[in-house]
Amino acid sequence: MDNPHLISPPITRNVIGKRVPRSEDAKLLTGRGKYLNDINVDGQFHACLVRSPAAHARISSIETTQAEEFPGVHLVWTASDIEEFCPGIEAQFSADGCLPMTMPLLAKDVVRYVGEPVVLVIADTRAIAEDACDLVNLELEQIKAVLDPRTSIQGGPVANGERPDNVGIRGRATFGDIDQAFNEASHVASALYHPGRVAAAPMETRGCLADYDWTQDRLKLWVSTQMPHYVKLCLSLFLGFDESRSEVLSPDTGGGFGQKAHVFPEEMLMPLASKHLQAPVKWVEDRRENLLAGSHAHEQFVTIQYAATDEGKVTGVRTHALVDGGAYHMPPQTMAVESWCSVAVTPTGVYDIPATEYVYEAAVTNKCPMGAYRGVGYMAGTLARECLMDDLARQIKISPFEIRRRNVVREFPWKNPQGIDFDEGSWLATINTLEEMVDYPAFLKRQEAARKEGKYLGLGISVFVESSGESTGMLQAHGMHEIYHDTATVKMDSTGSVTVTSGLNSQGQGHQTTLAQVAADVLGVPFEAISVDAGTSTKGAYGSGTVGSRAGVIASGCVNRAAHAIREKLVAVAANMLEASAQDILLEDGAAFVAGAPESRLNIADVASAIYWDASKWPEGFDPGMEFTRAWDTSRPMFSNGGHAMIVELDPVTGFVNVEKVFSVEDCGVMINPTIVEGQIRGGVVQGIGLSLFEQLVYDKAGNLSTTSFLDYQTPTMDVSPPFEIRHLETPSKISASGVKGMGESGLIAAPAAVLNAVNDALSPFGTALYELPATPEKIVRATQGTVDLDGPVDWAELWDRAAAPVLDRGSMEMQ
Ligand code: MCN
Ligand code: SMO
Repeated sequence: MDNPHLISPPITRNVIGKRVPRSEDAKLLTGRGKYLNDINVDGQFHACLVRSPAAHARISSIETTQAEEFPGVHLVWTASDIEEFCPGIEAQFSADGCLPMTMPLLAKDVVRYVGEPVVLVIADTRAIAEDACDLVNLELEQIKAVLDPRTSIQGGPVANGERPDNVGIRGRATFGDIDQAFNEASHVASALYHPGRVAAAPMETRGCLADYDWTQDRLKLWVSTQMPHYVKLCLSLFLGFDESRSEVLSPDTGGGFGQKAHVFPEEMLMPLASKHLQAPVKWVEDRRENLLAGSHAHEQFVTIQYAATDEGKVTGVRTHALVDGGAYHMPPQTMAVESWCSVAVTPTGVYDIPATEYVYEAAVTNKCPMGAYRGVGYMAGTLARECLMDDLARQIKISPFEIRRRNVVREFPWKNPQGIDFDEGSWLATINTLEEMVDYPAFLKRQEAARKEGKYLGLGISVFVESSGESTGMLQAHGMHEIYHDTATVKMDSTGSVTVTSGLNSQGQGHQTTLAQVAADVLGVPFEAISVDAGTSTKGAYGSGTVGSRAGVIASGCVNRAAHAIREKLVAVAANMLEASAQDILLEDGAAFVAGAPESRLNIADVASAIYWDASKWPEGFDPGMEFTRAWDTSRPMFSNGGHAMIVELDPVTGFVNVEKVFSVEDCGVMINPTIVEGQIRGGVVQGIGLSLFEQLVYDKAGNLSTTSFLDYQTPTMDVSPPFEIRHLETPSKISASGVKGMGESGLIAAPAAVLNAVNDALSPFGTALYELPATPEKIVRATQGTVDLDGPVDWAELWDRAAAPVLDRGSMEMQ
């Protein structure tokens, strides 16, 4: 902690911790939100894209004349028209074995997945642009589509010539004496888990509006994104728009859930087209495009093995994650975001397992690129770890609570086999609290009685530890070189009212409320005195993106540092006015007063007024600046923890699984706003139930996506959202000023493991278990009849050797 920029002064809690109603809700719940599609600029044109109808094909010709001549059309572009401006967007991550790949803005020569943008059409209206797209004639020559990651990772037909071995990323690592653990194990448990391909499916689809002003050489880009500053950087890196002359604005956003944590070809194409046409250009994605090409998520094949004693003490864990990465790396995170993340960040979880070994791989295939979705990587890793823990408990016939108690870390600080330090946690308490909430003995009785009536109840639990508040320190702890940069600006006016600008924007998380709570406590003013601009424009403070459950920690850390600079000014002038020492001045409830002499007080508004208008009140040499921008980052990773227990009822006739109740325990340190935290848990868990029981993106044998509407792609709705009981444990972080730890992804990280464990508990009388998500009615019925579809785990020695093979150098993209 010797870097002064990392020090975030302690905050006295007053408004922090209160269930303050969300200040953004009056606007959002009465339909007054302004989303991307609500923003219009005079004279704007509308864009539509011709997308590839084939999974893998050479483009023999593109005939655009009819589209160009269609009345109302202003521009028709193919790859050759934009080549001189931008060959594509590139992504690379510093994990071993991740090589860069380029994603073209428009496919050139070859198309590599169904839905890939090929032709851009801009017209007076979206309807005209769509009609004109229909007039474009694509001549394609089919190439073999590479669709199965389990075979393509071993070579064979190539999905994208830039990766001639079909390997998007590949690496391996060992920590601790793993061979000894397995040699000496009296019990080895192994399984292969396969969470399916899903979409984040935010309620608001993607979109952007570019307005280039040629008179000033300035660009304004409104975009529905979690990463406005990264989008702006890409405008400069890939298209040459000067950063100081471009502004990226993120209006109200109807969910991002990780999908909007990327930069997309469309977001680069519209600025180019606007500059070319010297007119504003708008593109709003429809649902079909979103499901086809908005980035896919969470699909993995995770093989996991535990070396254990007969009592169920796990001594070593091996994990192999294979991801179907799709046709390109999604910038900036790449295919590492699922594969590397799931094995490197989650292998031992809350358990005291002395040795771990892992292999991560992503196969390049002719499918939509794999991107981020809430709990990215963590979900699949947690699913494998927690489901195998239940499997092991069943094998040695102890309760799922007891096996976790036998393995859980009990003393802190604790260093995991990878050398990562955990300062604190309520890991054992989480397990015990869940057991108490569920009333386990009563549940066992109810389960037994129900079975006699032909009803199958199941209980599943899953516990997690989540590296939250994503920071430079978190990546460095894993040997990565990526850096985060975040700031906040805080300004106090002469009347004592405060404006906070954060570099991290919100997609629904409630930053407008929680950042005001933090600023109110630092400055001792009421919540109502603070107005927050939560990163709506890149003209304000800087942010690395609302990802990795970091705003509660990082944005509030930046706000704390910037507000403290103002606090020091207030304290200095108040001390002078009250003829007291600065150390004795307290700020609270809108007043500055002397500790121990509360009658000696001033309104903070009067102190602010004196700073602006009355130099006679200033101490000597006082600088009256009342606006500060400060950065903050954590030097070390920090971890929140928790768990879920779920009770399900499985109908063996219809195969339908009803989640009867969810019990959640969350320890995200100090909560800024418990109501917001609970909303985040509920939302994340319901998304987790969705991908566990209902949602799946399905490709057919030719590589066509069959699930391109909400009729086929079934997101959970209120009718399948279960009742919740939530308990909070509070182990404050020593790193963040207020003791806060992040939690925005925790619901989705651990819920699928709890659902699958509950399903498998319900299936236990049938002697079968499922290893694949979603556990659809069809799979459940087949399981009750004794059939399980997934092949067993692959051979570890073979995997380990395969992972040692060097990743091939870049090939030529044009090849195939
Ligand atoms: N919070 C709190 N006390 C804590 C921790 C957090 O009151 N101890 C509050 C925070 O101030 C914030 C919310 O809870 O208002 C979530 O905080 P945090 O865990 O810091 O996560 P972020 O704000 O960085 O949000 C990102 C996270 C991610 S990565 C995904 S994906 C996701 C999620 O948030 N996407 C969401 N939740 C979402 N919720 C909505 N409505 N929409 C999305 O797109
Ligand atoms: S998947 Mo969240 O945007 O880290």
